[in-house]
Amino acid sequence: MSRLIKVGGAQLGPIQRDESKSSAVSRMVALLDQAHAEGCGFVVFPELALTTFFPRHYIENSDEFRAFYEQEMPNPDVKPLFEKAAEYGIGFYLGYAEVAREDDETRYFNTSILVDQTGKIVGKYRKVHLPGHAEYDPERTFQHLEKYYFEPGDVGFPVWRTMDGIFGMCLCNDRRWPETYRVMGLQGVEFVALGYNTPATNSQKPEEGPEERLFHSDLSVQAGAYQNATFVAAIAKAGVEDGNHLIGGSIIVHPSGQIMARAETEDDELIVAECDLDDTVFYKKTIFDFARHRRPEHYGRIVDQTGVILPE
Ligand code: CDT
Repeated sequence: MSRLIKVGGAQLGPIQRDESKSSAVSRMVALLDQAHAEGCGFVVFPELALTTFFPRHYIENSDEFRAFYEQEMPNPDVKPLFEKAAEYGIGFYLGYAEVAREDDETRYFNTSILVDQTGKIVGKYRKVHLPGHAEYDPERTFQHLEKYYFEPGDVGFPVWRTMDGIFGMCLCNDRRWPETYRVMGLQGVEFVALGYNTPATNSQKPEEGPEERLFHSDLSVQAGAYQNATFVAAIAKAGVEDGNHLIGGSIIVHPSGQIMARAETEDDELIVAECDLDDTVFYKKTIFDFARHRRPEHYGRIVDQTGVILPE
């Protein structure tokens, strides 16, 4: 048996603060053209793919602040991407900043959507693990204000039956948390799409540079894929954006944990891997047969507590 889907990882180079959303979308359409030429059926774009990684800037609520967010999806800026993808019969994952009016409140999320091969949005995810801080921090070499710009996602980690498989989503910092993958693994996920924007240095530990950051990214994604018997495509926005360096290193990982494709540049670059979703079956039926081997009676602390409780 095989359920083959050729996957494109559409890494984006930097999007500067003054670049328009329609310009970013035309770069994505160019990557989609390449993906079509390569025979891809699904393409993964980065987190916050329509704008610069604005959480590095402290901006008070203003027209500029509001312009970072999308009120509806699709909208006129992204329409060319939806239209071209549907014309090519390519499904895709896209990260963007969402503003929603719910229960008489304005709510802001770091969001991604899953779009099927007909151009229909089949799933929406809101980032759960928001890194960084909620207030301007003068001690840092640069800001990471995700807790200022967004609230934590409120939909958990759902998965969707689409494109002949079971697809899930997460965003950037989520990839460092084993719970992210396991919650999807417990729903039989076969393909996890994830976009990221990862600064190339640690703002609180400048000696932690791009090599170590790439290592941590690979380590987290490969472990998540292997331990949950799923493909994972982790796709970056990369390069020097508004004077700040973001790592590249986009990868597509097999359920064995092996890297199938890796980006070589920090620019717009398409990586491609032929993913047979049936390759997940062996691992799901053997070493990671959850029903046979998991011992949830010993895992209570994982949901009962957040921080560490030290022994007496
Ligand atoms: N975008 C995002 O989640 N970036 C984080 C940076 C962590 S450092 C505050 C990441 O985990 O890559």
